Amino acid sequence: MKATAVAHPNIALIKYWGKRDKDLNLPAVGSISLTLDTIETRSTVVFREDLPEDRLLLNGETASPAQTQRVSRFLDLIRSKAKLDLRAEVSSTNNFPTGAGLASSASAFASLALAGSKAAGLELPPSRLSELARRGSGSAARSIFGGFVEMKTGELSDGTDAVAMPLDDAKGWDIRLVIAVTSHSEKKIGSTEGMEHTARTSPFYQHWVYQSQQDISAMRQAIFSRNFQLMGELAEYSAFKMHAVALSARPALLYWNSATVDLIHYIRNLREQGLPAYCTIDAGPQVKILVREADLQDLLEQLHHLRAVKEVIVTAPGPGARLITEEDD
Ligand code: 2P0
Repeated sequence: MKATAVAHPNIALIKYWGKRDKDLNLPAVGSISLTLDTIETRSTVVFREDLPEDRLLLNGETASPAQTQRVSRFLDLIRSKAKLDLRAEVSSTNNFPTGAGLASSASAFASLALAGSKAAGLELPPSRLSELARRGSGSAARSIFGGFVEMKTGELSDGTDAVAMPLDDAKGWDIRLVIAVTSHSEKKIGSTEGMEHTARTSPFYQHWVYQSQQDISAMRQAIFSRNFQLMGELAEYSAFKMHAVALSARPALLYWNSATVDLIHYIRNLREQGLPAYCTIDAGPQVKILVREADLQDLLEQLHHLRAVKEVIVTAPGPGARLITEEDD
């Protein structure tokens, strides 16, 4: 009763910010993302007869009680589906900084959904895996699939249609996503709490939800027509709009640091000088930059001179979650 799975983080180009149901973790808005290669979470789940409670190792160390409890509640969903009454040992390893706006919960819960369900003897099709992953973390539903992915809000109250679906595998499209890390500290306000606070206090939240469908449709068109400029403009628009809504909460949610702002100006400047690059920012201070492969070296050279940038991670479109057999290792 053991399985290992790998999943990659994804970066939303049209952002998810807000829930229509907290218990089932149903999003209030749809989102469109790009699954990345290079960075990944690898999770192993073993259900064992001799364990009195679930155990969680994160990057080789015993996780905090809060983290273990979150994973344990997620395993309860799998246990209930599989009619299983065993505790599990879970080991999850990231090859990138955890909890600093690099979507570690997306790859964590996508890999856990796949490894956990397989270890429990379930064979779930991708849409059911996506539904399960969503219960762990909304963005994890998208990491089940590779390339460009759309997450639906769904309409049913049981959440069975609030799942992600693949839009385009991005093959043959020379897109790169460069992550400029401006801080390695963990963020102070997590996404779930930030979304709830925004929905409760921002005067603009309803309008954000109302407009989201238009942004989704426009991004689908940009992807299907492989229009890089339009994709970049829409991605920036959605990211800034999300942060504007978060900033309009009371008290304001400000996920950026001064290096984040410097980088935004820098990217805009580069664009004026003829280097087509666009940025997107999640619930943290890192800046993610969309660029074509042909312009990548120029961009990296520019970033190299900026002291605000602590680390640069270059990624390309990546695959969905997959099981790892012992021969793969
Ligand atoms: C996104 N984010 O679309 C948005 C943009 C962060 C900013 O999805 O509460 O950790 O677990 O469903 O998945 C991060 O939120 O939130 C996220 P929960 P999650 O990528």
